[in-house]
Amino acid sequence: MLQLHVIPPAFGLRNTGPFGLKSEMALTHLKQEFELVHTADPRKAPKGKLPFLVDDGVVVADSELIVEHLDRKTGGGLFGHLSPREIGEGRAFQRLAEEHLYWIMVASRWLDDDWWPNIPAAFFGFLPFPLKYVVPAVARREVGKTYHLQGLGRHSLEEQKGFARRDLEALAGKIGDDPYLLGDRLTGFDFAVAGLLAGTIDNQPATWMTHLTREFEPVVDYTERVQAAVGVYGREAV
Ligand SMILES: N[C@@H](CCC(=O)N[C@@H](CS)C(=O)NCC(=O)O)C(=O)O
Repeated sequence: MLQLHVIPPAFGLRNTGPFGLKSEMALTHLKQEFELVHTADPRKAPKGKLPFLVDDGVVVADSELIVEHLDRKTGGGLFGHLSPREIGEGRAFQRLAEEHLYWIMVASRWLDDDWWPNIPAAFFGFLPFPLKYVVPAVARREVGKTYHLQGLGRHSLEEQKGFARRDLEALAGKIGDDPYLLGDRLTGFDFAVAGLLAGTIDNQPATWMTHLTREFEPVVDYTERVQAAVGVYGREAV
């Protein structure tokens, strides 16, 4: 039995991490039997980040490596028969979502003074006193430093919104009237992009990124379509 280790539910989401949701979508789409294991402390993960997959004793840490592993295991179930051009387009939009929009989504949770108080209870409740009060503040400082190092953290909030808006415009333009990122066929790239968007759109309470993303109807519709096609939703069942 496969085991997928992910961050526990919070913020009205079954999986607060887009990378865990993407992996869950891939496993479900490929009809793999798996167990979801909630791991509150990412420091205990093999690379200090979640998700990771355990497949018959083999540990695969990182969602991109997980989907590559699953693609190989299923003879191309996620990326098989795509042209080099399609691979290029899909990979570029995956990177836009996971390496750019992701950081803005993280900032909209962690670095917004009004939204930030939702974080300690959700992520650090498992720690004993007094760590549950000290660690969140330290972690927030680290997120701020990482965001600054990434570069986005050097911009004003309005400028950050501008970066996010241009990413969402690019996504909306790419999707156009197509059902999925690469046309009619659902691929592993959709799980990366929709995994990130689902957690942004359905985040509760809404962050400023939630409001911004909901302005892009084609992007919202696309995210719903991918989740419905796989039967895996980011939001918790009501
Ligand atoms: N490239 C990694 C990114 C994973 C990642 O950033 N996971 C976050 C949760 S969404 C995490 O574990 N963060 C904990 C930390 O950085 O300490 C992947 O695709 O799996």
